[in-house]
Amino acid sequence: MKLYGSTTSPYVRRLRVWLEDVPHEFVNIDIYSEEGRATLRSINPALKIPMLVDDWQAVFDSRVIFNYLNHKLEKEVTTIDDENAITIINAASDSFIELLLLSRSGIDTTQDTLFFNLQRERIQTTLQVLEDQLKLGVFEYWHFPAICLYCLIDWVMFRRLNDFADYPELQAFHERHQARKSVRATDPRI
Ligand SMILES: N[C@@H](CCC(=O)N[C@@H](CS)C(=O)NCC(=O)O)C(=O)O
Repeated sequence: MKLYGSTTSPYVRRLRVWLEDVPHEFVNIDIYSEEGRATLRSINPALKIPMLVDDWQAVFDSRVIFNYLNHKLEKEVTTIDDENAITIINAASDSFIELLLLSRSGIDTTQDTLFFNLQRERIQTTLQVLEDQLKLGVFEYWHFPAICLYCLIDWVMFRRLNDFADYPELQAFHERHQARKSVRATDPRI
């Protein structure tokens, strides 16, 4: 079983952490290099990571890969509330990623226009809901939704995209889990 991705992607990292005890090969690709793009094209027409190849079966998208492997390995139970939490985390992740890519494309992402206002509004509402959910103990267990949340917070910190001063629960959650072996082993900074 091969998991293709980069060491910096929060979508890839969540699977690497979740797969801590599951034998698999991690194939690190640079999605912006010629070679990396050829690998992407040969497996996933959406040209995104993560992608999984399990024997003859290719699987795209972190959520679909999680559902595929969770079903196969019978690792954990996922409720509708868990699914909603992953949707909220993905929404925040996508908005942050879009802002980062636009900024790297030379676009001023601080401008007061529809697209940027929508991303900022979504980031604010999703982070606030996650903050409130932490207070209620929603991410008490180190299951896939909690791993997704950790990878989001740590990636935002790594890229210096947001200040978490207004989100003490998110900060405390990050501090609680940062010493985990699987978290340290997948740190995008190393
Ligand atoms: N919904 C996808 C999102 C994956 C995603 O956005 N991956 C980024 C890396 S973090 C990517 O491959 N971006 C390439 C691009 O946008 O061209 C998932 O959950 O796997």
